[in-house]
Amino acid sequence: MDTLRSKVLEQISAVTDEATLEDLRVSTVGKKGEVSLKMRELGRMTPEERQVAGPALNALKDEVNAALTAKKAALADAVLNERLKTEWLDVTLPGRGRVAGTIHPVSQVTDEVTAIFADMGFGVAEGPQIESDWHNFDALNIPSHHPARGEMDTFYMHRAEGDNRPPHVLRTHTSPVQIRSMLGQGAPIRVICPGRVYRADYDQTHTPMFHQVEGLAIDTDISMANLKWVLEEFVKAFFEVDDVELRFRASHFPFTEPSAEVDIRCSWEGGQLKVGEGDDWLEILGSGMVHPKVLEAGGIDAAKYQGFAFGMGIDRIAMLKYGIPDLRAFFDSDLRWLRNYGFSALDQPNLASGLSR
Ligand code: 2NL
Repeated sequence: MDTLRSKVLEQISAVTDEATLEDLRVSTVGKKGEVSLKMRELGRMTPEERQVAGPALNALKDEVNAALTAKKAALADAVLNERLKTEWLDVTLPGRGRVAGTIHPVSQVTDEVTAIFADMGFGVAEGPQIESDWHNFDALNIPSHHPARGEMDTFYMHRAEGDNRPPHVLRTHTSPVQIRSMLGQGAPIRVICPGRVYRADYDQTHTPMFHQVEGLAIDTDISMANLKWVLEEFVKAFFEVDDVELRFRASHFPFTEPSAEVDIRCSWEGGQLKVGEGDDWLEILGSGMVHPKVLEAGGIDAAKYQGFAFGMGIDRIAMLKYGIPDLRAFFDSDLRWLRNYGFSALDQPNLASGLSR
């Protein structure tokens, strides 16, 4: 037994890999291993012999098992140490230089517009981009036969087969957000609603998704005079000029009465826009007094309250202010374009320190 013991322990200590160690385990303490076979001989011994040999063999088996376990752990450690020699990382190396991202002109202009109207007491409201046709059309006094509701201009969502309710639409303007504001908070209201809108149109100057901001002010004593002042203040602040001249042209929208389109005096010298001087007029927004039917759809008593509303294209005023020639490039996600026309994330637009520096 002593010979067997020293032989096995020597073999174990000589092993250098896990596979050989496993073979050795099978050939010693495995079912038909040397130690196991020795234990079977116990049956042929006299009780006296067995009393001596039994505990000794058990002790040998335990000792071999312990040696195998210890060797297995040592081999695993050795393998790990080998790997650690090659797989290492110098965490003290300097990081890779980061290229700062930029704020998209649409985001920049949205923030500028928001800052200007916030200064005049307007809150900001947002709403769903998928709207009921009631919020997008009916509530705005746009009847079922109106051309704006045709498949030509509006993206309609599919209903399940057999579901005959009117389909939802991708909102074609942000007006439904104002309808929701009226229904939600009642009068008085001063709110602007910037966001994405959708129309089935794609060419040089139209993209199927674009951005709009609408404004709404409702109270007991609101007139076109208030609209004119608010828009003048807005245009001066937005184009960062001391004086502007606005021109109101009679127009028509289903949701306002009367309605006016607003132009600003400007010049185009050498392709460069100058606001507030020159002999040209630039159309920048549509506006009017909220139609009584629209007030009523918003749950507001049209006998007691009236209000003005206006809407303009964010992408368009961004192009005008920042001299960006091509609308479609706005939505290409081209990093070179973004680095050129984008703004620093650290310069948040506010009226005190200048909107766009
Ligand atoms: C334009 C013209 C306009 C409105 C939008 C509006 C909203 C409500 C009630 C009444 Cl809830 N009016 N919005 C009014 C006049 C014009 O947009 O040219 N947009 C780009």
